[in-house]
Amino acid sequence: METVSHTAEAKLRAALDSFQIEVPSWGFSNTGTRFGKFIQAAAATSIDEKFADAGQVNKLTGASPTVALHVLWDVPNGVGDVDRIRGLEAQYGVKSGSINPNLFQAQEYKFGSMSNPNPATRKLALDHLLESIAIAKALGSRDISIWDADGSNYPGSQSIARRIEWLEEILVTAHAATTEDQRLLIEYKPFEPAFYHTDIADWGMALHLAQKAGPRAKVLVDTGHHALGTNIEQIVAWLLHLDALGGFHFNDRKYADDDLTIGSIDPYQVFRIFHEILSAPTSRTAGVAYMIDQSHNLKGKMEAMVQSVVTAQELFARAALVDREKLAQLQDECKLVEAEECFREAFWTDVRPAVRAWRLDRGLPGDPLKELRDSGYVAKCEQQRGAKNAGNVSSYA
Ligand code: PSV
Ligand code: MN
Repeated sequence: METVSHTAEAKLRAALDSFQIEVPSWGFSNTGTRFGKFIQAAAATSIDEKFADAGQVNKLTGASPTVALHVLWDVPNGVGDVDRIRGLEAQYGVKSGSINPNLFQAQEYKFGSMSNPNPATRKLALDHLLESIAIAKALGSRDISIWDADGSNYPGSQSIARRIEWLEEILVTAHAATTEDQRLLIEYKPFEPAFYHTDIADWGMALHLAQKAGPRAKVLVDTGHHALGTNIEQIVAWLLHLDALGGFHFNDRKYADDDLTIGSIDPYQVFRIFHEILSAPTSRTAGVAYMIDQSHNLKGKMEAMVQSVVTAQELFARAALVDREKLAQLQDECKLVEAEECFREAFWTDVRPAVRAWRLDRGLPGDPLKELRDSGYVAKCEQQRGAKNAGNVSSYA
């Protein structure tokens, strides 16, 4: 494997200086699959512990200063929780990041939330969105990430067309409640929990809804939310072209929305996505939010989150090394193999020594994962949280 030259090292350092990735509060608590969950004694059992864990990841990596909150699980009392959360931010040195409404767990949402045929249920969903926007405002969070779990399981059982109109109506109203410095991020997913049709199934639908909602609505790309084989970097290039890319939920998968560690299955895909971003005008990429959306069922949660942040940094650094001027010329000349090799040279560069040097220069541990192990943090959490976790098999929070 190639290592980094002096000029490349300057590029890499500038890239790392600019790179931050948000961690999800739900990545620290005991979550599972729909078949059940296996309890980890060290998992976070409260919002306080989630902030403590997120703070620890940021201390180790220096690259994850915000934590995404899920309203139902983390902010159950709405704006009433804001003062307490502010206290946690100060205590643990990480800020609240994106605010995630929960439109999928209430019993009322059995047949949908924003596109439920019952107007009273749609109103419930709208009120929750408006509350989420108010929470975000009070916390100073820019982004409200909307995942719509709605859809149907059987052909003919719902009107796909009328549900589009209901969705449009609610998103326009929600957008009108945002301030100039807020954004609505609209996530798409082709299936699960609905298995016949999903109301926002792909980036085209999300893009239309974002454009309909208003200028502060953008598309959120969750890497796990695509049919197998989908060219995600092409979607990214299109969304950037249209100035409609709001951010990412990074995770990896082999089959569906597996929520595995970023880059664990296909690191080349993450590299290719970062390359598209680094190739686009900064006016369209400056606001793009990098977020992790993973739930680790078997791996240690802290270890997995540190691994994720470190992997994201390494792949971003590798993408920064692509000689884009040379690549453009080779592409124009249709020198296919030379262009591909120019691209691959960056991907195959071993950036780890240079990333380690960058960490040490910033007073960060050279090897965050090793530091986590040596610190005894997880063992301490196991002792303090073990009893609280025992038997907590039913909920996400
Ligand atoms: C749904 O699969 C999703 O990707 C959405 O972003 C949710 O908010 C998140 O996972 C947590 O369930
Ligand atoms: Mn997601």
